[in-house]
Amino acid sequence: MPSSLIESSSHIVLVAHINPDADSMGAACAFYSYLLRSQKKLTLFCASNDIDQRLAFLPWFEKLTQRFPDDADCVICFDCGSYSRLGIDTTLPLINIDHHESNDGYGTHAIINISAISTTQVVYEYFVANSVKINGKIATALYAGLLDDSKCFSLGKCDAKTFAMAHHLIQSGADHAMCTDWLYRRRSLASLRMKGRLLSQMKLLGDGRIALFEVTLGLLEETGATLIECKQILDEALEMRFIQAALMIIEHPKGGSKISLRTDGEVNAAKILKEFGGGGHATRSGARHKQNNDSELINNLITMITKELV
Ligand SMILES: [Mn+2]
Repeated sequence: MPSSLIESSSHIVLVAHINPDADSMGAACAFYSYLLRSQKKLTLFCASNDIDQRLAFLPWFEKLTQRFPDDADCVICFDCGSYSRLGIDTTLPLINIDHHESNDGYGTHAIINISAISTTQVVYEYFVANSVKINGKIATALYAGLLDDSKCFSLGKCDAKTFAMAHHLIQSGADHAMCTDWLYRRRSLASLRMKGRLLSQMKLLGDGRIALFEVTLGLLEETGATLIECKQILDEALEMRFIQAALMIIEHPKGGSKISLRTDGEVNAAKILKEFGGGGHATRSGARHKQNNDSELINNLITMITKELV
């Protein structure tokens, strides 16, 4: 049982995935808040050094460290669709809490619910099942993940459970105004400049049902935009009536590229990028491609996606 492992541990490391988003950090921060009641030693860890500062409103964000402690005896990771997303290697007992379809259940215990909108929903359900009292800090952290992963409650996947959770969290003190202000009203000039550039070079393929974006290192340097900012355009491309898949190929500083794929669900993004060692959800997935053969890579991907569209 994950709860008995938590019970018997004395120093627990809570891990948000590399390049964390509001869901991963929100889940880790909520769990940190909860475990503070247990008088255990805790570390809030993320392997990335460049953390999106829009997440700085989350409770206990200031406790975040990049240093993995020597005396820890348990690790809990949040929203890490594959083991590599932890950004560290550990032999410690590991509890894997997630909602990604690609999650293979690694770790000593896995609490995975692929029908959950966010990992914070998985954490919320764990709290409810264990009668954990949800205070304002926990509620805000959980709500941030729910809000962001549901694309502000716009996903078709949102159901009665989603809104019941939101209702309960707001009643428990979740600060909706703070979440929206920090997450959605702090867009950088760099990201808007990048959006302009990407829109003007967007290609429509596969009978106009696939949008393709190519991001070079030069473009990243020129605009100053981050990778997360680049990928926002994929979600926006899917807002077009006939687009069923949005694909981004991002040049990697160490050679090769990163692939990001967002789909309307008819094309299974995780299944396609699995062939490239990637993972994620049916509608959003990513992979790292190490060879320098972008045009061949793009051709292969477009062929695979088009096949699924038939
Ligand atoms: Mn998530």
